[in-house]
Amino acid sequence: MKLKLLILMLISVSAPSFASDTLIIKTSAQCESCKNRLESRLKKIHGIFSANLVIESKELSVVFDKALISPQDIETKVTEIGYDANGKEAKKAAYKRLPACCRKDYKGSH
Ligand SMILES: [Cu+2]
Repeated sequence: MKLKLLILMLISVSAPSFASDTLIIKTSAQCESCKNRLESRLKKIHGIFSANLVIESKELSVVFDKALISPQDIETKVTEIGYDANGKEAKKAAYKRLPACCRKDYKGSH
């Protein structure tokens, strides 16, 4: 009786309801237009279900299907949009295409 219950508990813990995973990325995105740019570009990528940037903490959370895309690939995509991702530097060419106020070295006010 107790054993049956234990087995049931183990099954419910180990079986994921679907193949999605969440990745938190520390990024250099810092304003509302960065947020729109990042989220809309990421959501178009096959394997990514949702992307949400919290501007205050500069944390981007991405819900994805790990069978289709890896966390490393997602971080690379973020750098290709022009932002740092968990210590990976933004790709230079993409960074230069960002509006001046969206660059991390911007000294003016938002
Ligand atoms: Cu911005």
